[in-house]
Amino acid sequence: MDNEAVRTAAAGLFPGGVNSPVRSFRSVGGKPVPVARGTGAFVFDAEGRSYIDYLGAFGPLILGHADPRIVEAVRRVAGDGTAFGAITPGEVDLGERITAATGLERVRFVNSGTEATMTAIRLARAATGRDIVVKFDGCYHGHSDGLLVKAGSGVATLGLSDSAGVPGAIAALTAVLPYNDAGALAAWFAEHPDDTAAVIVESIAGNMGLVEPSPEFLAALQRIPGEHGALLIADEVITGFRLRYGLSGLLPAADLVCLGKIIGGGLPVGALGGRRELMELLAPTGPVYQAGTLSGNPLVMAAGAAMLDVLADGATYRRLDELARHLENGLRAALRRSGVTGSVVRRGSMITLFFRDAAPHDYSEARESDTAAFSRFHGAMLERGMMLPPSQFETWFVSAAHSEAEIDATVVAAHEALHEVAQL
Ligand code: KE4
Repeated sequence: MDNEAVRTAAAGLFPGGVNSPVRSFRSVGGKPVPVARGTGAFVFDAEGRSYIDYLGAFGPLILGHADPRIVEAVRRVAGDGTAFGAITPGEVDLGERITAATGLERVRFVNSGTEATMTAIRLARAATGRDIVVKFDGCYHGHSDGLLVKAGSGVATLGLSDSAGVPGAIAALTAVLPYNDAGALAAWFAEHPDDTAAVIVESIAGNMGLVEPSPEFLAALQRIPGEHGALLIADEVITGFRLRYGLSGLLPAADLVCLGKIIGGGLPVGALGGRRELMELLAPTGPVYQAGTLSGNPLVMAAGAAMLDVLADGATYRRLDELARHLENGLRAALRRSGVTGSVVRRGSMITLFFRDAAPHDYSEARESDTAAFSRFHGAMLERGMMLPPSQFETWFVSAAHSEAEIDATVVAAHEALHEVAQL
């Protein structure tokens, strides 16, 4: 099937022709590129065209596509069965790696980041006996009802549904505050000193594009909720094992941590973890129900363990930082030469080029980015064989399979693509 045939067939099967909305390319215009296979830093469309990949499946593929160590790990276990509905040695292996690397006393594997954050909130509500949850504008924690909420009219007001099908009564249990605003967090708790169950936050925001937390915000997150009996939930679905071997280290005081993406080596996964007395509120040791047919799936556990086995010595992170810095510098030079207004934000192997004059500090600033310019840039890069996330509000990922050659080619393409943007 050629690209158009895949798109046409998909449109007759899936809403919008996709199984996850962002893949539709609607926010950048143009037609979604069907990816038939990947290897290393490259993906290939249905017609065999290659692209240097910075999407990385939105985060899991820190080693690149079809890493032989991961493929072999999955192949090895698949022959012994693909699911058992029982405890398995494979989940123990990955569980031991994660607890050793993160210090989390107990973990529970689930099948997506959404399940992890949804469960963490249920757990926090049970632990505190409270209902209200605080999240931050621009942070994304998956699609459970209570997290599809947009900011209410005022800073300290409860949320409004941000998706059809989410009852107002559910949305009203979530408050949405400005990211990076320690004052707003303090004001919330001053007005609601004892009815908040938890504050959930991305340790580094990756769903506005990359927006880094200020030291003051990180300090407030780790102090204020606890002062009022609320739990802090760190969403490290993107950042867990992305920046270092373990958690990001930015929210060490978090009571619960959510993981996903990298820990499954590219297969469906999520996890939550925390102190034993909190986690043992989960069934069957406690009253908080949570379950999953394929949780701890042997293929996922094997892929995740193989991934973490490679990452454990830390050398990969040094290489990732070196490559991503090379890309950051190249993009900055390309922006300067093109005269296009833009700013590059990087943390480790996460990078975003904002079509905005400076790095945004919150979602309202990120939304000031020139999304028309991003769309033109995205298309021009695609034409030159570069696969970027199809949204200004996503993060690019450099993998350990990228090399200087791919980065240099990307920078050359960026120079040309920015020249096109400058013509807008
Ligand atoms: P999943 O349910 O998609 O596995 O994870 C939800 C989630 C939770 N927390 C954070 C910080 C996340 O970034 C995500 C999912 N990330 C998006 C893109 N940034 C997934 C891509 C998609 O929705 O197709």
